[in-house]
Amino acid sequence: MAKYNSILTNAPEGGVSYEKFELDISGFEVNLKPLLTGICGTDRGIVYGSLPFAYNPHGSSRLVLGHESLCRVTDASSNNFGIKKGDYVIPMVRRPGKCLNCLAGRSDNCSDGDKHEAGITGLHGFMREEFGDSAEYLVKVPDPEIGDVAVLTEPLKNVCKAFEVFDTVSRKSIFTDSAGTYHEKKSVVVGTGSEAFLFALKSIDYGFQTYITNRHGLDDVKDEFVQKTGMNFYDYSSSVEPEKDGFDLAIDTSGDPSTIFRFLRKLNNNGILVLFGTNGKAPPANLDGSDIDHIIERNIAVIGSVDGARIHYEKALQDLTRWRYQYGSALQSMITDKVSPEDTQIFTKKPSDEIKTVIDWS
Ligand code: DN4
Ligand code: BGC
Ligand code: ZN
Ligand code: ZN
Repeated sequence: MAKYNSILTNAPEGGVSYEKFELDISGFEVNLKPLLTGICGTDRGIVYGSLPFAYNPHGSSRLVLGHESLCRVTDASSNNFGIKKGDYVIPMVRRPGKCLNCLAGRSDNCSDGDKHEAGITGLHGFMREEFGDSAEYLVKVPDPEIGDVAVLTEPLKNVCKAFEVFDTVSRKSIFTDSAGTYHEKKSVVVGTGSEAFLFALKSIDYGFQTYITNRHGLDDVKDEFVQKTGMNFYDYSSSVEPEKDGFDLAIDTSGDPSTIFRFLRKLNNNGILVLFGTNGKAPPANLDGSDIDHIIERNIAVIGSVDGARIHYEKALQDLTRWRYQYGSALQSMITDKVSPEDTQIFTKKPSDEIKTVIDWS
């Protein structure tokens, strides 16, 4: 055991500190140095104590935060999975339990909840100066030329998984337009955080007319990103209602029930609502009988989606490589700030122009 500089919380109560913390990182197949770790809504939810599903590792008084990371391999004692010293890798968040889905490599679809998530549920995360891991949980960055944006692999893998779920569910009817494309279909992404923008980019890839929305306007950084990528933003609290004709796909990253129901009511026949944002402390909202009729009479599907498997991390890396050419510097502009590990106030004060803030450990 030795002490390592780490960003700590006490889950599920919350709080955050940067301290030396005693950890056993010996005996791992691969030694890793985090270069960048991203901060997302889940980290802030844990710090605020609003995610009751988060918990410390068994027997530990603290949880090392961090599940979004780009790392360099500093040592590897095997050749497993082709991982060698000097490689850039993304460590996977979820670690399997013993259910059939976990055994099949799909712990993202764990059937009994007996899995763990680094930095979230019962396993120390990646916000520390170094750590060890098994090669089977590392995804190699095939083209290190993509640079810092590789840190977006982890949040993007959630989007790739959610679209896999969309692909499955949308097959229940003919969801495309008459040309077999999504060009006449409209999607709306609720929220304007990093996951929302990644969802919107994926929706554009599919060919949807893609809207992104919030209850307030955008500052210049986000507005420029919207312009450069071809998505459409609107402030749903204003009188402008571009969604008059209804949406075919709605993706929620807000976790706010009344906002979710607002967009559920705007779904067309065979519409799909993907729930993604989590906020255990959001106020309740009511669904009435006419909402239930709307869901049934229009064949609407409401689906939850969490996490992603190795295949989604690999897909995310392919998407980032392609988007780097497609969007150029706009993709890089998603990383809006780099801070030091000791700047822990970033967990409690979200900058209004933030798309993705990363902690620089190099
Ligand atoms: P984030 O940056 O906090 O994004 C949440 C977004 O929702 C912000 O842009 C909020 O706006 C916006 N929002 C909040 N309330 C409303 C509302 N009433 N109407 C419209 N927009 C609203 O977090 P993130 O992008 O990192 O993650 C999004 C959510 O997904 C978080 O709840 C995460 O915990 C969750 N998540 C789930 C998974 C999974 O299921 C993976 C990763 C994250 P503003 O007020 O801040 O401007 O696998
Ligand atoms: C992570 C997922 C995780 C989820 C738990 C997200 O921020 O990206 O891997 O399953 O939180 O809600
Ligand atoms: Zn996250
Ligand atoms: Zn399982």
